[in-house]
Amino acid sequence: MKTFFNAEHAHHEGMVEMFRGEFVPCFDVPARAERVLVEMRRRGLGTMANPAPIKDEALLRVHAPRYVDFLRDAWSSWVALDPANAYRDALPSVWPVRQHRTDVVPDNFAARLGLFSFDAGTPLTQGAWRAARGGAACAIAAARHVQTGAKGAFALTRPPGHHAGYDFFGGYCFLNNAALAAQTLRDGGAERVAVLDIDYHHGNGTQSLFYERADVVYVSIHADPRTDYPFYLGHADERGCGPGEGSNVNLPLPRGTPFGVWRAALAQALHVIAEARVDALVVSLGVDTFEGDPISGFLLCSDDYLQVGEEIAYAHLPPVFVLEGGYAVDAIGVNVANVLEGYVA
Ligand code: Q9C
Ligand code: ZN
Repeated sequence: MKTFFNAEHAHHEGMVEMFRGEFVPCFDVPARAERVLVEMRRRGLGTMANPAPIKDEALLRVHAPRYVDFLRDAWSSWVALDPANAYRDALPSVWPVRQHRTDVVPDNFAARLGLFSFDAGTPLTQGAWRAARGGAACAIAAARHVQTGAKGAFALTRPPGHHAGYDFFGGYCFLNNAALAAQTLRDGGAERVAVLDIDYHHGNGTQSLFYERADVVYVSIHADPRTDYPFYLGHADERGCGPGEGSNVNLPLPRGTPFGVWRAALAQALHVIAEARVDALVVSLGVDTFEGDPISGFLLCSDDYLQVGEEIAYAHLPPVFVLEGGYAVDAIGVNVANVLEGYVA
């Protein structure tokens, strides 16, 4: 399987994230992508390619113009606030609550950070824009590759994307790679596209982008938002609205879910996708469902991921795999490679 590797990923390397009142080292580290690359090379799994560069306009298929402007200028605005900021990452510390106005873009950069984000766990680094844009290029290139008739493609990138929405970042995500892949497939002629999201966390960004659309079906298996991030979206009764009514399917599971139960949810998700009669498939591939993940609570073992890939192959749709979460650095290479190997085997 052709793999589009984001060679720019290491430009984004956050120092700390805010977690329950203290700064902790970032979980989305450059080693994540490197370990996957090393393991795929070791197994001779797929050929590595660099994506064609994209124009910023390509991002506007999914994101708000003022959000893209914000991201592009964020670092220079941050440093302009205080020259000493060049040595620390930008973390939001103020947010508009529901009754506040969000139509006016503030001049104050700290206020802009809050307007375009939803948590303080996602440091906006000097290289975030460059790395995120490189990832978007990978997702778009992978989608185009599948559309030329390939059996599948993989966007090997970080930072991840599924928490990023039309005009907000958070959950370590800035640009929604999976949504860009889905939109690229639509623009290339696919009538209906499914996004299967198997990251441990609900993809609130992807869901919200397609919630009112029938042409992109979002199906997600994730930890119950009553107990787990991103908390405010991902419940089972969110089924889409307007023309998108019925095209959003959330399958939340409790913390501590073992593979047997998770696999039944995957079968259900694939059944929904089969019934939706889509012509293309994007897989938001997070492996933070792993039993050893430091921030998650499902119990999948490394060998289970071979079966995950195999089950996805039964959908008979050439998938665009896009890397999302997975923070057990020592296992991420094996876990991701197992999904891809299970798929091609
Ligand atoms: N101390 C993705 O997997 N909060 N994002 C975790 C841990 C945010 C995860 C707190 C988790 C976001 C793409
Ligand atoms: Zn996740």
